[in-house]
Amino acid sequence: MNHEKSHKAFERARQLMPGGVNSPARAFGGVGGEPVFIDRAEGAHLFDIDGNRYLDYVGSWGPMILGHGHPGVIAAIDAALRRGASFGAPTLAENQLAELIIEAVPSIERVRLVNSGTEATMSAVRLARGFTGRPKIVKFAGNYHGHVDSLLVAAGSSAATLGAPDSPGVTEAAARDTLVLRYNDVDAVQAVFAQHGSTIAAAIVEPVVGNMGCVPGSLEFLNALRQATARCGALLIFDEVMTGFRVAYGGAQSRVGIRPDLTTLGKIIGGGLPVGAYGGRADVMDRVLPAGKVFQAGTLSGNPLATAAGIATLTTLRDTDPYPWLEQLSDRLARGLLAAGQRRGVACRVGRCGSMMTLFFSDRSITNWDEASACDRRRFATFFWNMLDRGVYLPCSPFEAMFVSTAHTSEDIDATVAAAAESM
Ligand code: KE4
Repeated sequence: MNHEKSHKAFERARQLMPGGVNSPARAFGGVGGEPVFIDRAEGAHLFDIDGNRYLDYVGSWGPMILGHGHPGVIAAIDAALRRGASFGAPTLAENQLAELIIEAVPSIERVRLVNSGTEATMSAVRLARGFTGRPKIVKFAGNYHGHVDSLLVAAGSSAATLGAPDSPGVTEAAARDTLVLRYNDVDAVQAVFAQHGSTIAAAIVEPVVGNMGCVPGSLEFLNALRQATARCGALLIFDEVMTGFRVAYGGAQSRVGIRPDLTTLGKIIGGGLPVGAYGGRADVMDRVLPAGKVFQAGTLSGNPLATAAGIATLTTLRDTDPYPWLEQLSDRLARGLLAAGQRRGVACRVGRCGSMMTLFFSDRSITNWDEASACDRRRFATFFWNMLDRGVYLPCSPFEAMFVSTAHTSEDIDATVAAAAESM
């Protein structure tokens, strides 16, 4: 494949923006080489500026569950734009998107719209600390919650470790109150709450992790977290920025039957435009300004274009219920990838929940960051480029999830499996 125009564009981009990108995840750092520049997208396909066509399994890292250029979403954004891009004043569309979210996610009684997943998790953590009057936050190695100082904390070992900053600029003070545990480790949860329970404001967790590759939380682990937080008066925050409306219309919590106290959302609820949200128990959310005293604000929060795209996306998901079909397609893809590995004698596993999944090059199942980080990264990088050359656009890191959309077809899945068999 010819990537000449992308190469030139990337050379220029690196003179303009740090690393040539506006988010490190898209810089191809995990696979080497240079990113391709996308010109346009349609349905399940991306087209780069050199005219190459790809089957897209990134979907903008999750939002594009309806595929690119869904006519209902385009029409909604177009109509909203003609009425005005932004007012900085309340609109009926914010009521409508809030109602859709509250109807879909049982644990959410009140919701606040923001502009990104990071804003959602940052605000949820501040609210938990404001509501409980406690400092400590529990998070899990391999879970990513956006670039919030207190959550950019190095992955600890299985025992609770007082977090160490994971990035220059994050101070010891910002990380000091963050406890990092091993994911899916029930004993670690029980030990840390026994030791620190009275000073823990909240535990924040991806109920199905997308950010160490796709690793579902065990029911035992998630229930242990629910019980431990309830027992000591801490809040449970489900970070469903990726899983919300992805793994089910009601998110991962509707699959496991656990009600967190707060939930963070993003990605799909904006239909590709910038929207995040945090919501949950009314008695907790009513502590947020101006109902309460916990400060949080945003110029473009709930803006007309993003809410229009979100409303169109969620109403389409609610009214068409594509989840059984997405499950069928995704199961077919997962089985096909595993079969391709077996035929080629390549040890691999698939972590999957609904239409989000990851192919791990490993000879054992992946349940936590220690296991995920031990996977064969070099083999992944080779696989990534072989697939790209065959017109299949995968996440450019072994620690991300790939996504199937309603625009993918059975033929697309079979073509992907055939390409994988040649690419491992
Ligand atoms: P944003 O601030 O990127 O909208 O959301 C942060 C976030 C929070 N919580 C979870 C579970 C997330 O997955 C994310 C963002 N996900 C990454 C991809 N794994 C976004 C890609 C990127 O950073 O460019």
